[in-house]
Amino acid sequence: MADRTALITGITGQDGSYLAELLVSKGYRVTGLVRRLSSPNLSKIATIVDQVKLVDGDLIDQSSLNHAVKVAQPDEIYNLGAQSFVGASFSQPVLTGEITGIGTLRLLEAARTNAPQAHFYQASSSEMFGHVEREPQDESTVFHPRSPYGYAKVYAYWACVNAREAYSFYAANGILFNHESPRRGLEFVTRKISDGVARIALGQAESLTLGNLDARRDWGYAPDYVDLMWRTLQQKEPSDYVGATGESHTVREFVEAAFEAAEVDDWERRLKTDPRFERPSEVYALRGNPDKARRELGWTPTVRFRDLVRIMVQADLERLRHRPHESH
Ligand code: NDP
Ligand code: GDR
Repeated sequence: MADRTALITGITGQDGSYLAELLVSKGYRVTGLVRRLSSPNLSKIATIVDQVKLVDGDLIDQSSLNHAVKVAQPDEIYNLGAQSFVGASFSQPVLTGEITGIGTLRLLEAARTNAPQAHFYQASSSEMFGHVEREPQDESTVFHPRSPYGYAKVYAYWACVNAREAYSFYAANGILFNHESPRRGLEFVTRKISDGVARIALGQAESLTLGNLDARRDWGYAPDYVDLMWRTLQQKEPSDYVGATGESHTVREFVEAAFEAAEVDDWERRLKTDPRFERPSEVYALRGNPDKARRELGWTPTVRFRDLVRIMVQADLERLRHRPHESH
């Protein structure tokens, strides 16, 4: 495995940072695509930044993607870059389509032209199932996306399937359900809860304000899911895999478990709701069936719901005690 090379888009995000660590630990030479921002945003990869190569580029800019693929000469390409926040996709639908949808096609074109033998992983999402027709969802469940993010991911999914069918290009989709960690962005509900509850426990905040408390999700632990990504690209033939725990909980249950982990009693009065945090069209409930990944990839999630909540709350308590101005 020592001389294998990988290109990761989205290396500065939650999954990209864990995946980069995994691949470096396996001896890969890793190149990460980083877009230009007014302030650098490398905090999640701070511990391995010296062990990876960074190349400037943006999923909106075709020439930068061609260049990145040429520079990286990748055996494996992981397309994790996206405008990934469902809520923001309603206020910036065209930008979301450009980055999350057509951005995937741009990278596929760059890959087919400059690295036709590469294995390509697409970060597809359970948000594609959206308004679900049955539970649990698996690889054959019909898509009914409920947001500009969701339908951009459906476009990207089919772009990969078509590259496989039309050109025999090795492209595989991981259809992953929500996965979380202390590196999750603060706008996503689990991290908003773990951060908010830790602040309340430390006397730094009075209350926590959320949207739909009845939404139900299948929440797993992000490091488990980057392992699934890697396993997906080690298969002889490309295929699509659902990654999920098979268990779902409501947002309210996550809140309850978080207050319990922080040892805050009498928490109900701290919890508030505001329609501002609700979505124009909601995905009410998702639960995945990971049997195919278990069978063909030998993949199993290792962290259960209560442990996930505990890991996130403990990490935020620790951070807020010592470094309250850093986000992870
Ligand atoms: P994050 O939001 O943490 O990371 C997104 C990454 O995309 C960041 O590195 C970001 O860079 C980068 N990015 C954003 N816009 C562009 C652009 N125009 N060009 C290049 N890069 C860009 O997401 P996650 O790590 O949570 O998720 C990784 C992928 O998996 C995403 O595609 C997401 O949609 C998908 N997914 C995630 C799931 C989850 O539960 N986490 C479940 C299913 C799918 P910057 O740091 O500069 O903003
Ligand atoms: P999701 O994650 O939309 O599932 O997308 P998010 O954590 O944003 O929402 C989960 C559910 O919680 C409800 N909710 C709130 N959400 C947020 N962000 N803030 C709140 O205050 C709040 N209150 C209730 C939401 O309505 C929703 O039902 C994530 C992203 O990582 C996607 O990129 C990925 O594809 C999917 O998971 C799988």
